[in-house]
Amino acid sequence: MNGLEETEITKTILCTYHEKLLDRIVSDVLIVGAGPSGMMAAIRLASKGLKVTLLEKRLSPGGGVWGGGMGMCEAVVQADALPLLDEIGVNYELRRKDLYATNTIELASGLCLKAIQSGAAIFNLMMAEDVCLHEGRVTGVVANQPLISETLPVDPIVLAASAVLDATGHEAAVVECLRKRRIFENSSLAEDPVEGPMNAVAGEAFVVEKAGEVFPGLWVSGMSVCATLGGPRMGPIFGGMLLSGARVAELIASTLAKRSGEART
Ligand code: 48F
Repeated sequence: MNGLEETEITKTILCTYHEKLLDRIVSDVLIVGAGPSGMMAAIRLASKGLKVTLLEKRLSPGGGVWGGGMGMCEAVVQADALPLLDEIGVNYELRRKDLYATNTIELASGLCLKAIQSGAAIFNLMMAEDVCLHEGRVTGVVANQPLISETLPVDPIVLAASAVLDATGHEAAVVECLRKRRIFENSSLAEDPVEGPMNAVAGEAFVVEKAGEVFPGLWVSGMSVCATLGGPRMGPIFGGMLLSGARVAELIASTLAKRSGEART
């Protein structure tokens, strides 16, 4: 370390970060929210070779995973989602009929590692504060640093993508940007549905079945599905979140492939 200049450390951080950000001004898929559904979608989409960028407003990606149930660092995953845990590379154990326990710290860190190693870029401490809309289609998000966005009148920057996924959980933050301006008028999304009370079985099915495109260019997965469409909450069972992310990834990838095929013909 002799003769190591502190300014070189600074330059390394600045150059590496800004090169990465410059490369992500336009992505194939921009995922807002690095919770379990957003990260599972990122893993699947990046593994297919798509350019995937995740924005997470908090310091730590992982969303609701870290807290398990009431802060206890265990999450429950049902048998259907075990192949996804194997794909992420985390351990689990059978504890009840069809119910497996997985450590939330292992799951959250496993999701982060797998998403990055699959090729997705995660920018933490960056939030979507608004959405870009061109000719009736969502084309990207208006991004800012959360501490700035909430306190100072500082203009944001724009990141564009062929598909934007709202994986912001209960907030459905990107969907809300359209809803508050009544852009959903005359569609089934015009009403502001209330997220339903706890029903774990129905909620888990709902987030998988209803994950999809809710507006041209804008997709939802995970708890954003319930917040957008009025499904029930389900508590600390996480299989549905992972399956919802995997499902939306499949739908986005096939839609983008179809569109690029159409553009070529
Ligand atoms: O809430 P979150 O974990 O969403 P999810 O993937 O999973 C839901 C479960 O954690 C849990 C549950 C389990 O059954 O019900 O609630 O649907 O992750 C959402 C992430 O989005 C971030 C937020 O900090 C969290 O990490 N987020 C929210 N709004 C924004 C955002 C925003 N405007 N910009 C960037 N990130």
